[in-house]
Amino acid sequence: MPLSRSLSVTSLNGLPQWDEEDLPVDDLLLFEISWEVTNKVGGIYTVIQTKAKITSDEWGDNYFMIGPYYEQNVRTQVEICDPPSHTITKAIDSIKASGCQVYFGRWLIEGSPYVILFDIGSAAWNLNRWKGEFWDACNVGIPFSDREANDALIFGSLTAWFLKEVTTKHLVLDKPNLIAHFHEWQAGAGLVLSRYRKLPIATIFTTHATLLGRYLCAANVDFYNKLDQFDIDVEAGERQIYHRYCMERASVHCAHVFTTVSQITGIEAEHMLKRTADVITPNGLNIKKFSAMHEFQNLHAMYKAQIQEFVRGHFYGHLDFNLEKTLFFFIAGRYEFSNKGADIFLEALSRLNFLLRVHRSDVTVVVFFIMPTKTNNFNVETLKGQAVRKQLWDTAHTVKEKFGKKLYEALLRGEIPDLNKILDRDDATIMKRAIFSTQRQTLPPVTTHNMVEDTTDPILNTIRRIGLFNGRADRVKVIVHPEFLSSTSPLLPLDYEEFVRGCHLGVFPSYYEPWGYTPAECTVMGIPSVTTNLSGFGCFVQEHVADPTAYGIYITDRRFRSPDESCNQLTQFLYNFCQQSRRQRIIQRNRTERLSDLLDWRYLGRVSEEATPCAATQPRVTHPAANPHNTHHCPTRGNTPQS
Ligand code: U2F
Ligand code: UDP
Ligand code: G6P
Repeated sequence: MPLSRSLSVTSLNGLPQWDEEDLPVDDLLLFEISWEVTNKVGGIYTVIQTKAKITSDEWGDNYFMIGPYYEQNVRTQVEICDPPSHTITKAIDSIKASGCQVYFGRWLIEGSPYVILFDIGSAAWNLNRWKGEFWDACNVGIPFSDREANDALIFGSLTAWFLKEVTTKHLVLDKPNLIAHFHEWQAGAGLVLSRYRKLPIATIFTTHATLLGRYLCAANVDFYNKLDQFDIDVEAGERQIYHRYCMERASVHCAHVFTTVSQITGIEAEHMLKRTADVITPNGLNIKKFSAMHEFQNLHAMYKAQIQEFVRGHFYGHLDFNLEKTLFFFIAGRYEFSNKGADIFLEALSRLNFLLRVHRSDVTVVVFFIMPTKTNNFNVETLKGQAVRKQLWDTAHTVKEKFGKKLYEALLRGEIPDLNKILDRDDATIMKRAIFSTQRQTLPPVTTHNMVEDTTDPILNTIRRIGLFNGRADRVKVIVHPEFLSSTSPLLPLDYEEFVRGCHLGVFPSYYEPWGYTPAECTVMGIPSVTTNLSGFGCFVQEHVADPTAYGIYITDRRFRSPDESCNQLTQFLYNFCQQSRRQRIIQRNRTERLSDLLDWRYLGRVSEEATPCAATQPRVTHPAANPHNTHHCPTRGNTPQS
């Protein structure tokens, strides 16, 4: 499953040269279909949103995204307008005539691509009929209780209906070539139905993770060493996801071209979905270069100052560590405790704390866990911390004003004031009261929110077990922020991107990570990060960069080492990082940032494009896989467990 073209980057000074590929985009229509179009659920949104500009530039008015309609998303992100062609208008009108709502507009992101959004609720009355049609197409039954799968079917049925309308009307206009690119199983039903109905369309299916992979890894199974030993039908059935897995597998096998986001997910797909990827399409980002090279360093200093302010408040009364010698580490993303490596990270932090203490290091590490889970808002102690900080700031400001005024007046009189008398007793009282208010009976809290499942939460329980309670002697302090960051937060008013820029190191020691945008995002912002050789991104870097560590990408070996050895290696990375001087960190950030070209869609988009001509050259209608019944790969059908 090679990359379609050599991606080897021998020099990072310039982008690799590509042959001009003349895809006849004028005669083609490209549809990209995903549940995450205008709808942020996770990483697929990042893929689609960041790729939009380069795709729109190339395809212009022939490029359309298809997604679900959510009123709130449309109100904030979409400008409703008329379609650029009669074909699309007519296709939408005929669906609307049957009572299903469809919206057309421009998604207000870079590239402003056209979006076609289906209102799932308005079409739900068709569900039973569409379930029947889906059963006829591929003998997959969807249980009543699985709302997500039912929505996916409605979405898929609408997509296939729409594409049928377009192909019928479009052929008249003598532009017979259509490509439809479907992402993940939630969009897959549209692909299966399009093939079953023999629509003259070339299809691509991209998987960003396999359902089974995610479930098995989360269950702490030795996944990668047992890849070929799972009875996948049984595993899916036992986890009550058999029907979803059938939808996923049918989509994969019906597609003309099947792609995955990394080599490692390609191998996983071979075993979990029984098809080898035709093309690997690594995920990129939309890179914006600053005109001044050092600009991103200034941003680091600016946002770090804001994080320091928060830390001053959070640790009030315990600020016996030097903030100039304090490093900020963080882990962020979907809350999957072991898949995202939060387990091994906590263990490594405990070891790091020990190392820093025995070596009497003057470095303090504050570690943030940004992983959303259910909460009942911020906790009082955390809010109080920021209030106390604000009060101290106000007190200092008032006294400073008074001091300044008296000093000014004395200087006007030609005197140097007696500095011991310039502040009176009242000033001293105000300051003493302010200091008294910083006394606290408790340690600075390890979490910023009241967690609904506090007693069973895996991060909190691990912290309890390893005893990282933000004690004075601890050199590693922990702050769990179980909500995504926002610039409107009263606590830490920073967007995620700003927060990342202000930190020193992102730590993402994932066990299951098909790609992993978080370390890639760190890289383009010039922030070093830890990743693993089980993540798509980590493997990609390992393959294309001679010495990743030198560029601030630390790749933990979680593939060929025991968990304990991996944890030791991670600890060593963290400890070595703590020993760097400021100058070394600045140099390392510069080097990290230099890798960003490698992750630019302008470069990686070329690989994705490879899948398009692959699909475009496929024979349509008569393709042997056109009828899903014909594919011998399809999982055993029919006996969907009713959960
Ligand atoms: C793969 O990621 P996915 O997007 O398929 O992962 P999901 O589980 O579907 O989405 C989880 C996302 O949900 C977000 C969080 C995650 O990105 O940011 N989220 C949230 O917004 N609010 C919450 O309360 C909880 C979670 C794959 F696993 C990655 O490795 C790839 O990088 C990605 C893109 O190819 O696809
Ligand atoms: N992210 C975010 N806000 C946060 C933390 C993370 O928007 O406070 C985003 C982050 O920028 C990244 C995504 O969540 O794009 C996580 O994607 P990743 O590929 O790392 O993992 P996934 O959750 O998709 O498996
Ligand atoms: C950036 C700024 C420097 C600052 C440095 C701090 O490089 O441009 O002015 O001294 O960050 O680096 P540190 O790794 O200690 O946060």
